[in-house]
Amino acid sequence: MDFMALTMKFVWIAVLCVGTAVGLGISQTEQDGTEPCAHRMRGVPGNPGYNGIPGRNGREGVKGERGDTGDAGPKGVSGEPGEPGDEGQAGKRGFPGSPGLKGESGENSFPYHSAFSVGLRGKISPTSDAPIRFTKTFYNEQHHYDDISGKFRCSIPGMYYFTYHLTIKGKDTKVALFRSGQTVVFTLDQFHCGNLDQASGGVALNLFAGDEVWLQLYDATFDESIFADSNNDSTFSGFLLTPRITVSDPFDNRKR
Ligand SMILES: [Ca+2]
Repeated sequence: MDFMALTMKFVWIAVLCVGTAVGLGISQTEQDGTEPCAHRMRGVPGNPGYNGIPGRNGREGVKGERGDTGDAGPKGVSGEPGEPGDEGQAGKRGFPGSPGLKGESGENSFPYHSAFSVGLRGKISPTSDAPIRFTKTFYNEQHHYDDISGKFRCSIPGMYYFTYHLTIKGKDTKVALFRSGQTVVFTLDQFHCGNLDQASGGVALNLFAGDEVWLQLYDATFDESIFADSNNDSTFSGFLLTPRITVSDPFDNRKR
């Protein structure tokens, strides 16, 4: 029992004692002739009483304020995969890849070789009615150029390229490249006195087996017009670019 409760008990006891003394004092004095209790010694305080029974529940209180937001809960379980999205735009072109492995060796392609490169050995006096004969040989492995007739003879049908570079000295010179008796291309050099001039040309031709190609003066000319020495060349060259048909046994002039 706390101090306040104990104090209240003593107050109540004192009040009851005074009341009792007031109510009983006169009658006691009157009845038995003894002095009232106020004139006697005060009694010993009684023992504290027992605790009362628990009170009833109070009335429902006022609704409190909204509390603080709680902590985030644990992560939920992963959901089902969604539908595929739309196809995106093409990305930028990447870098070139590494070179692949070397392939197996192919079949031996027949060497459809046909090429020649010839020149003049010195100054010549050609005529306009016969091929120019080039007797200096740089390359004529298949002997498809005949340095006696001055003509190339086609043995492998296909696309050929011919080129010539002539040194001119002395007079104006006009040359033509012939194919089987017909002129194909022309080159004219107008000579300047005291100089060495050049007359050059080239052409690609689709030839058939047996076609002949050569160079020849086109107009009447003068002696020593086409020139060559140790420091100046006049050349005529031709070579097969692409064979047109398969030739099992190409004609080879070396067998003649
Ligand atoms: Ca010239």
